[in-house]
Amino acid sequence: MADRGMRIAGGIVAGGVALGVAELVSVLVSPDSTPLQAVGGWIVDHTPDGFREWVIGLVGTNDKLLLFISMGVVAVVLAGVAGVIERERRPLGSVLFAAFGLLATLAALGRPNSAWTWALPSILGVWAGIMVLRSMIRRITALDEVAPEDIPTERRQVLRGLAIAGAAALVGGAAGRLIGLRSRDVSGERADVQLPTPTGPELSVEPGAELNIPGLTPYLTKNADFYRIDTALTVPQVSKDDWSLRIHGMVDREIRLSYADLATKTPIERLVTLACVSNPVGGDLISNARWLGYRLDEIIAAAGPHPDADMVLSRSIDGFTAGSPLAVLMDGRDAMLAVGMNGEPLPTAHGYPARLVVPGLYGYVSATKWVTELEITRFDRAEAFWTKRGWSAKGPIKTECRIDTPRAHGTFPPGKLTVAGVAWAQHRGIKGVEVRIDQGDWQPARLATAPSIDTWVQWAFDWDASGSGIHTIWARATDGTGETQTDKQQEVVPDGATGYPSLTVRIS
Ligand SMILES: Nc1nc2c(c(=O)[nH]1)N[C@H]1C(S)=C(S)[C@@H](COP(=O)(O)O)O[C@H]1N2
Ligand SMILES: [Mo]
Repeated sequence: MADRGMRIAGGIVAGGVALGVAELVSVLVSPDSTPLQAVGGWIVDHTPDGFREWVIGLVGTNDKLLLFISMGVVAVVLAGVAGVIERERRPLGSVLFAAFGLLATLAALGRPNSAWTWALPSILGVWAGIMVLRSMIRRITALDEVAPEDIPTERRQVLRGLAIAGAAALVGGAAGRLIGLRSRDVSGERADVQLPTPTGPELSVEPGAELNIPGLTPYLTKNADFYRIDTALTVPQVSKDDWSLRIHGMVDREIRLSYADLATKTPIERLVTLACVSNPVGGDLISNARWLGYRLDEIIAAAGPHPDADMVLSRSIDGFTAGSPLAVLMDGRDAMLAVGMNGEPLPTAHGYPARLVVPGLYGYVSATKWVTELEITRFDRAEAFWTKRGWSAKGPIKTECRIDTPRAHGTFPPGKLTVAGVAWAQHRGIKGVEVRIDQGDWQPARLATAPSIDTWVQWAFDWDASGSGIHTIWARATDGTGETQTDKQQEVVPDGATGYPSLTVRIS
């Protein structure tokens, strides 16, 4: 009987052919329609929350990479098993392939914005995979009948067939993925976008916003360093020429704005710090940029929202939704439909061609990227993406601060040691930051100038470190209303982490 290794290899090659063909077919459909993308998207949407937090705690924002690696490992194991059982319990291997194909097809059809054509990559891919599986297993089985002296030559033939099919699957699959992504890539048109010139005096950041302390986070975050959080497995590629924003629901008149229509509106430019609700105390899921866009209150008012509406459910091209209080978007703060970030068109990963930016609300309830719809509705009628998964329906940003320097667990000589970091309470502003060493008194830190109450502010404290040994440094911020952040330690679920940040250093 032909060896098991060859049958496993046959199954894996057939699985590779299935995925490779699916990638090729997806060129004509959408890069998001392939079995791995569709099933991966389904998993992202259905991962139990505790498990998600645990994974993100382990691997941080490499969670998407980990998902693809895990799916690859599962696919290889299943395909290998299919190869073995196709021989021993024919046609169970083919049935396993077909079952996976069915799951992938359903997942693809269930993706937001999918069409019936999204079934094609999985169906055609799995069909090709089953063909290859059956022919491979037939050839491997036929080795049993071969005269002993011919076995080495025949085996070599079969192995060559396997190698060729495997290589073709890899090359075809990679080519399909690259062509599919390339043909939809919008970085070319993005580079040519002419941003509008905002009205009013040019927005510049006063030099006093930077304390220029080594190790301290810069006041403005470069686009390349800006934190990124979203559920998109591949960055959506939305051409500005195809983009539109539909404002509908509880409104007097539904409105649809094209990108060109935006030119008739008044552009504004503002400094706003975005923060993620999943940011633990001391974490770095927070960044600050200069955003260029159009006032949301004007855009929404034009549609005439009904007086009993209280929520704006924003939806992105990839189906993500965020629910923001209508009153917050209309209260005069600089909530905007942003098209520019730090003087450039939005980077694709940050929502090109347009996204929402709302000072004072966590991203998951406000900062919809690749936004295509604003549905005016009510909190008792609609539930947004993360609220369905156990997070709070409302997400005002909590007053917090972070210690950036000195390095935690570092050893420093006695004498002056500068403790510095950032503090934020978007749309309330920061009135003060205090530092405490061990169980000592809270002492005021100095604050950099804050160009806006909607951004974080740098702070620093010169500690005269004496007494060798290990010391704990604490910090706490007080917002513009005079309220000091709570010392109560809370995890990120359901509405943002709280507690004083702290770290230990050794003085010797
Ligand atoms: N389309 C879409 N928009 C989204 C999300 C998403 O998953 N999909 N995540 C939100 C969350 S949770 C945050 S914190 C911010 C992050 O924006 P950034 O990636 O530009 O930093 O985007 C928000 N907008
Ligand atoms: Mo977030």
